[in-house]
Amino acid sequence: MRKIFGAFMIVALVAGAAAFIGLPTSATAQGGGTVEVEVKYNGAPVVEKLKVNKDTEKCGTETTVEKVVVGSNKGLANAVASVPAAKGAKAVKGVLDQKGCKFVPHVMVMSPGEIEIKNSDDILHNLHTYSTANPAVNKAQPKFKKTMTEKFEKPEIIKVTCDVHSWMLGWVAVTPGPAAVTDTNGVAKIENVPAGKQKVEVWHETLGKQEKDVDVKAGQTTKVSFEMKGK
Ligand SMILES: [Cu+2]
Repeated sequence: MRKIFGAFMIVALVAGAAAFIGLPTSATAQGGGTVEVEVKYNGAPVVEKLKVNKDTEKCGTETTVEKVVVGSNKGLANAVASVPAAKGAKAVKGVLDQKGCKFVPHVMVMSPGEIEIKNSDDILHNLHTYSTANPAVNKAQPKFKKTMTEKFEKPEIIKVTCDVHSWMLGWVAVTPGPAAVTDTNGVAKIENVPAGKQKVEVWHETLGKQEKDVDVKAGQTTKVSFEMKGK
C-alpha cells in the first residue's frame, strides 16, 4: 500500500513540476489559441417551403430548405469559418446523416479523409456530390444500407444533393486546417489554431466568401467579426 502511494506521489510531483516549469501539457500541446468568429448578416432569412408528395411517412408533407438562417443579434448560422493554411489541425472525421429527408447537419466540416454517410430514414436515398477536386459521387443508398463510407481527400466545399428527394441539400467543407460552423448566434469557435498571424476565411453557401487576418496568441481566444452582405 505504501509503495503504491509512494509511486503515486512521485507521478504527482513530476506532473506538478512539469506544470510549474511550463512544460506543455496536453491542452496546449500545439501552443495554439482559439479564434472566435462572429458572422453577422443584415438581411432577411431565406427559407424555402416546399410541398412533399414522396415518402411522406418519413419526409412529412411539407419541408423547408434553409438557405440563409439568421438568428439572434443578426447572427448568421451555417457559415464555415476556417484557417486553411494552419498546420497540425486535429483530424475531424466526417459524419453526415440523412434524416427526415434532410442532410443533418446542413453544413459540416471535416478533415481530408473518410466521411461516413448514414441513412436514418429506412428509405432509399441517392447521394449525389458536385465535387470537382474529389471524385464525384452518385450512389444509391437503399434503406438496408445504414452507413456507407466515401473518401474526400482534397480540400473543397462540396455541394451534396439526393436524386430521390430533389429538395435535399447539404454542404461538406473538406478543410485541411482547423474549422468550425457558425451556430444560430453566428458564432464559430475554431480551436487549436497555431499562434501567430493567420488568415481566417468565412464561407456561406449563398452569401459568398470573406477573409481577414488575425493575430493568434497561444492559450488565448482572439475574436474576429465578419459582416456578410446580400447579393
Ligand atoms: Cu433522399
